Amino acid sequence: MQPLLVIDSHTGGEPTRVIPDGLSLADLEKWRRAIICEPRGHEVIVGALLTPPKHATSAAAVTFFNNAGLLGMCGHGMIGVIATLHHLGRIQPGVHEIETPAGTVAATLHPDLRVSIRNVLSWRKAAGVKAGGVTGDIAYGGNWFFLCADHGLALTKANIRELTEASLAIRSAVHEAGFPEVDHIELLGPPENAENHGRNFVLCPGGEYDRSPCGTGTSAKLACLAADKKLAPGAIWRQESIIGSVFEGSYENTEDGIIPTVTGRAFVTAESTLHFHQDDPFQKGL
Ligand code: PYC
Repeated sequence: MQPLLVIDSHTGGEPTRVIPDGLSLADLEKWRRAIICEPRGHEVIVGALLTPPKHATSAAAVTFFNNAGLLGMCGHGMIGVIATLHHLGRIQPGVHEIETPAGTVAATLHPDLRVSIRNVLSWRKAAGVKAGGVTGDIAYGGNWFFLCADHGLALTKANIRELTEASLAIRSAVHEAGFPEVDHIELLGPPENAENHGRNFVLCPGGEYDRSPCGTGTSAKLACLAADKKLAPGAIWRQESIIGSVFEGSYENTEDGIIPTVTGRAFVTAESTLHFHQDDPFQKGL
């Protein structure tokens, strides 16, 4: 493996590591953990491999990945990709189509460098699902979520270990209840800041929690609000994360579900070259 340029950013505290060039999709699985996990990274990082798009109208194609495997879509990661493409001088403010395995996303880079992503079709699959002592909804927002509010835990930073353990148990129960596709658990609660509408704790597939309000999780939440007629099309929902970072969401109705738009800001934090020495016992990561 040749040295690899990576650009790191964070979106609402959640890290993204973009590989702009130099790795093919075919080789991703071989190097996935080497690129994002220890000792070159850590378990929380979401990777974003850029590849040539299929359509001439797209700015790029991206495959998101984490410590557990590939992700269909990633909202915070897409905001990080757009900030990175701008940092590299490859795009300017405007609308940019980006291809993902879950579908094409239209990302608007605003002049103030906030990014709005018009996400893939999202919908609520089931409501009132009982699993592991809680009742919640199954919804798709680019990834599959189980969302519940009756978990009985305070959504505070001090509770992160407890929230993680509870979410892992809920995820096993959701699988046993017949929803094996669910790989993200979203615990809902009231916001700490009265300017916002709700707070969440999101457990990601590899057992880490999302520091951001989770773009696909916010989309799943919007799908549930739309299904319950608790938020009108075009109205703003301000979703707060477990660390207090915020995404703004809204949606458009379609016949099959909703198209959510999620807005946030990413900051580039590092531009580095990763090395994978052949004598390194951890060349492929821990
Ligand atoms: O923002 O969609 C998201 C996301 C998924 C996993 C981590 N972040």
